[in-house]
Amino acid sequence: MGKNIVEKIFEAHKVYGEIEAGSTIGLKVDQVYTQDATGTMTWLQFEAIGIDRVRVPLAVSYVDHNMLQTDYMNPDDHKFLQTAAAKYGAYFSRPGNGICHQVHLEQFAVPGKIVLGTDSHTPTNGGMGMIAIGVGGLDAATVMAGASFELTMPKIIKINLTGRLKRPWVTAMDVILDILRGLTVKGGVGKIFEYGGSGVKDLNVTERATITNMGAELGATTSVFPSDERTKFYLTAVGRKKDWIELKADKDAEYFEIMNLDLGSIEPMIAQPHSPDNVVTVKSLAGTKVDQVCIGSCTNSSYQSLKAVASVLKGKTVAAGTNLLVNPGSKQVYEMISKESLSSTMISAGARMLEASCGPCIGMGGAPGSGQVSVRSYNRNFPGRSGTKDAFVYLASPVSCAVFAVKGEIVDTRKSRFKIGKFVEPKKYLIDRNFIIPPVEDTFNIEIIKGPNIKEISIKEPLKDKIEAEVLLKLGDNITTDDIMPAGSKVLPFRSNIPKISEFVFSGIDSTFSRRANEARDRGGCIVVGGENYGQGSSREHAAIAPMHLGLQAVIVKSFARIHKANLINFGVLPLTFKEPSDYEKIETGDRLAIKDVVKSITGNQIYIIEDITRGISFEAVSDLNDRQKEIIIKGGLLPYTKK
Ligand code: MIC
Ligand code: SF4
Repeated sequence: MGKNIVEKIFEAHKVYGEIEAGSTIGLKVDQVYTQDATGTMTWLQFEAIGIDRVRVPLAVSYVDHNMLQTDYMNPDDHKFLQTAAAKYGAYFSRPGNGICHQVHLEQFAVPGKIVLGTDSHTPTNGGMGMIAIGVGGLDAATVMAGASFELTMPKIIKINLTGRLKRPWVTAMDVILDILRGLTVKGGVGKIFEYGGSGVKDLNVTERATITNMGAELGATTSVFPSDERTKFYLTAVGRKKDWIELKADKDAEYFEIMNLDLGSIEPMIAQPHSPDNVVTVKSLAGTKVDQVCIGSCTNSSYQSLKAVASVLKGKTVAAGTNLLVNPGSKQVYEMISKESLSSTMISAGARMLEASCGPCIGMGGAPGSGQVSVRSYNRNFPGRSGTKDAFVYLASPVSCAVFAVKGEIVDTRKSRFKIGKFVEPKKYLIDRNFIIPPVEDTFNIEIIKGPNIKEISIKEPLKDKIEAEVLLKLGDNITTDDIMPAGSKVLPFRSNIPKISEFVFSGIDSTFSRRANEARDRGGCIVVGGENYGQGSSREHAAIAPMHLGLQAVIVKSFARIHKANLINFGVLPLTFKEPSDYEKIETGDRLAIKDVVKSITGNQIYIIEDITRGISFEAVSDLNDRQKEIIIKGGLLPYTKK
């Protein structure tokens, strides 16, 4: 039987297990990267494991999220990361070098390899024919320490592309928005999307990367494109032709499901507040006034995207009532558009050029005003993520954004009389690695420098046999890790300080949560109840560590998002699902729940009888942990388990 691309890569990296949907597999990983906001924890955990050098062929530490530096905390973190990378044998991508995913694609991504990143948008590298998976920091740390990466084998879905995009107004961003419209933010849970079909060759590598990047919003484990002549062209242009291999599915490869998508049928799309799957056509929103436009992020900040934006802005002025911010994805892109005077075209139109970092995407500056409309070429528009709770954030392609910035409102781009210059893929990108510090051999005298905001990591006590705790919060479907552990300029500086960041847990939903959790600590801690797809979005393990630090014992939901569930396990919090989803209706905030014989249940049939003491009722919940995960939870988390 023929193999698809995912099976081929997994087969070549398999350490144990069967490559069959649902079974547990262990994989040998080629590359691991971290970004600063999740990276400080990862490197502290790596240090705690006690290994003296990374045991993967390539590790890179990027700095791209926490760049505001309103005080000593961000720069202290940068110094820690730089010295830790030097000590442990990782490359260090200096602040200013760009957003991890874009830089990794340019500098390190290699078809056929497996890369893990401590960021949910790591699948960006799937555009290069890699298996690229976002993970929590502790998973990355243990893999860097030499462990295999363990995964429940996802179902492999083929997205069969036909036709060609109706460029220039229809872009790769419109493709993924269209897919999100159909599949929703939970449509990809437990799945890998493999792109194939005759339409693939219509897309270049950076366009493919936009699609695989935002595949994260489907909840998918990852997305991957073949490695073909277009991949070879891009790798040659970025000076890494030697890294190219051909990678395609066999003709008789099998898939769990095949979906067809005619690229020619797609029109300009836009996601409305407050979810990336709330997608409609751009033309249906024509006339909506726009206060702010942001262009860039790891989704849409390639050289091609920004060149197209500059051609729209050429000779125009941003509308009087609108602000335009641009954050290029990498130093390479920034330098190239500067050399070609494209950044001066943007500046002349009134664009506020930001540094090559995440910036407004994660609320690090550039927040919209109260109740304002912001249209962004980014990937997430969860409530409050922009830094302004009552803002209305939309997501659209960079060229659509550029037109809206000039018009001051959403218009049907295809009917606008704007022109976009024809794009010819460069034969040679500007290649400069001067902002990447390579690892050295002799690390004996390197000292790791930790500023005063970098605190000890928190570890949970071993699993108790009886959990009796209060439901502090009952939530609905699609709760994001931004809801659980907000980001933004006020909170992100505390990513290395768990006691402090814990004060912000659920603060956007219920500002009393952390106080109530502290009070509940003496009464057995707390439980959180949720609906479907709990913990979607960011990979931030702080959404597990900080609630654990506040005494969270268990989370009971209808279903989990993959990375968050893995993070809960890694920090010893019991992830339970309702056996009967309708039992969700029976519990309310404030109920006291008792779970007896927890250890017996976890090691036995994984069915837990939950008694609602307040209501005098009981119901069943289940866990679906494999043997390793059971032991991790029993020990109180992956760190105590690894150090056993
Ligand atoms: C995001 O886009 O939400 C982030 C910020 O990049 C996160 C990582 C983090 O929270 O630090 C992600 O996507 O994993
Ligand atoms: Fe940075 Fe935004 Fe990309 Fe996350 S989604 S890595 S915050 S640019």
